[in-house]
Amino acid sequence: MKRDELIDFKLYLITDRKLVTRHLSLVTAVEEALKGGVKALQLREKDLGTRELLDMAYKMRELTDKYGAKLFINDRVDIALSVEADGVHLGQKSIPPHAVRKAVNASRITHHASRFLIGVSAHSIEEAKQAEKEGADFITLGPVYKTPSKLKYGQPLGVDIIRKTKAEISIPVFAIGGLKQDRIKEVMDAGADGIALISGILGAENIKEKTREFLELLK
Ligand code: 3NM
Repeated sequence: MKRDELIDFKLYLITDRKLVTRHLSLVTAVEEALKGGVKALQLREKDLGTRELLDMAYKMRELTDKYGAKLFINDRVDIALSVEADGVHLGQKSIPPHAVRKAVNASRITHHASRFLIGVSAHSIEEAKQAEKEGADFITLGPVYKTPSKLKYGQPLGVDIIRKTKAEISIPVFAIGGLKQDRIKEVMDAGADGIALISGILGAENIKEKTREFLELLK
């Protein structure tokens, strides 16, 4: 299957159980989003130990399978392979995409290897170009706006970064950082292929309904 057919989503939900609303568990919150129609989920719980993360990854695999959604694991290629995730999402300090591809091909789950997707977090045009060169299938690009966890990701880049980056690379670009409903039109008009977000959905009072609203705006 070609990349274009595999990256069949416009809304990429990322987890952070600390940002989940109303004392819901992460599993419940994610299931609400899946009920609302999310088709791509990234498990990103950086402070969990390996075994806890693996347990969580199995749960997320079960849930995403149930709702026909793709599952990505942040950074941990080993865990992504163990749970037969659809892909991995890499940071700038992670193992690079070309090395992931080699590990996946060597894993001999060949039917899986041919459709394993690699996302990379980029924070500048240069990082975006580098990610493409190194074999990423898509990138997240941001932070476009101020995010609740703002300083960790640096200063907001502004929406123009999307237009400029799209002129330089051909892989899909997901805008990230402070994405709310009223900003979708702006980032999509700038050429984004979709949006990636945490708090806009996981922090909502009604996660299922909020997910539907986002998806409607992305149509
Ligand atoms: N990565 P929210 S911004 C996980 O710029 C993440 O690479 C970013 O959270 C980057 O949707 C970010 O709540 C946080 O703003 C996104």
